[in-house]
Amino acid sequence: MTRFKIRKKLWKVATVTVLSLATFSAAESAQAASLTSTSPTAKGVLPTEITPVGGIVLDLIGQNNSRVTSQLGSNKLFKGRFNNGKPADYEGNPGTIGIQSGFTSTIIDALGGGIKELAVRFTLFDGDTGVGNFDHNDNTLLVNNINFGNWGSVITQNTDALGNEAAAGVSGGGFRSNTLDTGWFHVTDKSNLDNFYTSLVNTQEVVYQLDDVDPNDNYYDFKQGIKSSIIKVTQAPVVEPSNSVPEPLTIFGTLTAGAFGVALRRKQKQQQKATTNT
Ligand SMILES: [Ca+2]
Ligand SMILES: [Ca+2]
Ligand SMILES: [Ca+2]
Ligand SMILES: [Ca+2]
Repeated sequence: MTRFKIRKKLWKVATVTVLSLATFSAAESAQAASLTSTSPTAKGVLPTEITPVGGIVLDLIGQNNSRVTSQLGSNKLFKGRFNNGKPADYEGNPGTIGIQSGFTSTIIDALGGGIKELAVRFTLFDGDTGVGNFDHNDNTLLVNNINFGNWGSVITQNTDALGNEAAAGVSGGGFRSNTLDTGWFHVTDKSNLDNFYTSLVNTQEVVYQLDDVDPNDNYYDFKQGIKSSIIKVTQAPVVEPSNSVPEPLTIFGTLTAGAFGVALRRKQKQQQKATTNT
C-alpha cells in the first residue's frame, strides 16, 4: 500500500468516527433539551441543582459572560387570590408571587458591572392566561417593579409533577386553564436589563410580582401539581465557574482525533522505514 493510500484510509476511518460521534452528541443533547430545563439565554441548559419544574428560576448572564442562577422554592410562593391569600402581605395589585434574597455584593460583582441577558422560569397550574382564557393578555410580570412581559405571550410546556412532558404539550402562548405549565420570560431589552441591574445593586433582592388588568378574579397556587419531593428545592444565587469543563463526549472526541493523529504519524514513520530498508 502506498503512503498516500494509507493516509487516505486512516483519514476515512477518522472522519467516519468523528462524524458518528458528532451525530451521537447531537441526538443526546436534543433528548435532554426540554423546554423547562433549557433557558432561552445563551448559556442554555440549567445547572443540575435546579429542578426540571417548580419554583421561580432566575438565569442571569453578566456583561463578562458569567452566569448566576437561583431557584426560589415553590413552597415559598403565594397561594390564593391577590385580595385573599397567603402570605397576606403579598396581597395587592400588583400582587407579590415571591421574593428571592441572597444577592450579595460578591454575587452581583461577579456579573462584571451589568447584565447582558436574563430569563425567568415559572411553573403554574391553572394560570388562565392561555389563548381564550379569561386572563389572556391581562397579566404582566413585574420584577423589582420593571415590566418583564406578558404572561399570555410566554410559550409554555405542560408536564407532570416531576417535569416529564405531558399530554397538553406546548401552548401557543400563556399558562393554560386547568393545566400545569412551565415557561420562560426572556429579557434582552437593554434599558430593562440596566434598570434591573441597578435595582439589584440597590436592594440585593428580586421581587416577583403579577399585575392584573382586572384583579382578584384569578386564583393562583404556585405549589399545585408539583411533586412534594421537589417542592422545597431552593437555591440561593450562585455563580457558575467561567472556565466550565468540556462535556465528556467532547473530550472523548478530542482524544479519539488525537489518537488517530498519533496512529497516522506512526504509520508514516513505519512506511518511511520500510522505504529506506528496501
Ligand atoms: Ca381578565
Ligand atoms: Ca381556570
Ligand atoms: Ca384577572
Ligand atoms: Ca387560576
